Amino acid sequence: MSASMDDTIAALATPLGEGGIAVVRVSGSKALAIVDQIFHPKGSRNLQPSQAETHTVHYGHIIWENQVIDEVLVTVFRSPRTFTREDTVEISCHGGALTSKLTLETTLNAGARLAQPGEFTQRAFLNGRLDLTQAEAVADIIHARTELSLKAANEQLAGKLSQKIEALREDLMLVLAHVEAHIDFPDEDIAPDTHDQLLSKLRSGNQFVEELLRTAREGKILRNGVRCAIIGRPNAGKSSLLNQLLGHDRAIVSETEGTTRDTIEETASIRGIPIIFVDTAGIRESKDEIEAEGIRRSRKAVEQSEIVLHILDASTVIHDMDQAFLEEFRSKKRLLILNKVDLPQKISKEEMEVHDTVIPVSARTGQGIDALKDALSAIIWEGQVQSENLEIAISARHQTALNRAKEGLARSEAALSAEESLELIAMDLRIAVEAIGEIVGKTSTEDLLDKIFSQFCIGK
Ligand SMILES: Nc1nc2c(ncn2[C@@H]2O[C@H](COP(=O)(O)OP(=O)(O)OP(=O)(O)O)[C@@H](O)[C@H]2O)c(=O)[nH]1
Ligand SMILES: [Mg+2]
Repeated sequence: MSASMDDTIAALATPLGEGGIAVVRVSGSKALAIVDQIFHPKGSRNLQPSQAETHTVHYGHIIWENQVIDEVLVTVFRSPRTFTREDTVEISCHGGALTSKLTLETTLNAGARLAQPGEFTQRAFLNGRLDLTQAEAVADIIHARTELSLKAANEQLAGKLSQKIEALREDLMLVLAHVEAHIDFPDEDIAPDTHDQLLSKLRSGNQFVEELLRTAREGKILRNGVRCAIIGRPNAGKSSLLNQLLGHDRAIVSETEGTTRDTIEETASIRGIPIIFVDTAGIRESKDEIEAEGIRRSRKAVEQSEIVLHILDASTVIHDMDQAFLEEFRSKKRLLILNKVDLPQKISKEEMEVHDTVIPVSARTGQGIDALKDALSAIIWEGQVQSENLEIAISARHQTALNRAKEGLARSEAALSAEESLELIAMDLRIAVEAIGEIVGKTSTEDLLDKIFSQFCIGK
């Protein structure tokens, strides 16, 4: 994304398609002048953007070559109190696919350039309005599928992670400055007590990096969600259970065996965790080719999932296939669901408990579904999750950088203990400081920025 920062950019900030209103956002040094050309205010108190005060709304029409394009409200935001820190104008037009497209095109005709994905947020970053973790939090907020994910993203936007990273980076830079000062004065050895102090600072820095790294699992769960395969014999009630967990009828339920032939995927928020449930074809040995394919897909769904819900129909005796799958998937994180407890029971909870945690439910009446949700949450967080971990919850990118920092710190710590050359200590320490700086964008390459911002949608 090496596009010029001098350009004034424009994009549709709302989703494509029909809606009540659509917003075209224009940002850059010429934003006011560009909208001046196309906006015709109506009424005495409504002004041209260039005459208007910041954070004010104006009513009028977008007109191009004597053609009225749309009736709009124009909001003027003057630099620097804006998202990008540049002059920004937001045109709220009617939300038709065509009107919003024409309004956007008119801003382009008047001199704006179509923004690239994430370019508004990139400008916010480059103009110092946000650091890199906060810019990423904007994307996390947009993509958040559960309230818990959203909460974590909001903490990151507020700078919770940034503050910790900045403090860590500053501590380590002080140590680095100290070591480098001694390189410049080779006659002076580091005094023994200074040596110990530096060593203990490196150690506590390393511990702090490890603490941050421990939140990577929560970060991954909140951002990417957790895949959960629902498996079991035909008619065990897999699709019924999926519908219960989703809270609406997504999959077809019927008493005919082999109803579900394809895999169905749907995300639900379970105790704040985004879980991607995968409903599969019932597992049975089959000569029917389509169904054999379904069974192959079920196995694949299990392979690709972190969690398995194995459903047993408790109103019938346990089948050889179930025994086989109890064995086959024993190393998976798994819950055994005893379904149809509203009917007379042929399988007991006790006999299944030798294999794994058992949750009795009725996918028909909803009995036991709350307990199942609790059990899912517990198995995913592996017990109690620290609320602090949810607030920091680093991303995969942060994790990679922190791992690099950790290695650099460990090497410089070892070199310092062994009283090796100061250049060597400084070199590894510099690697660590740079890796940490990369997290907040203090040290960043164009490639890295392109990669991050291209994941955004256009208009953000
Ligand atoms: N009584 C009772 N019936 C249930 C329960 N859960 C599911 N059923 C019934 O069992 C039948 C099969 O349910 P489905 O949800 O379609 O089962 P499935 O496992 O998805 O079946 P396939 O897609 O064919 O593999 C339907 O008639 C459901 O109404 C339950 O808890 N109690
Ligand atoms: Mg089904």
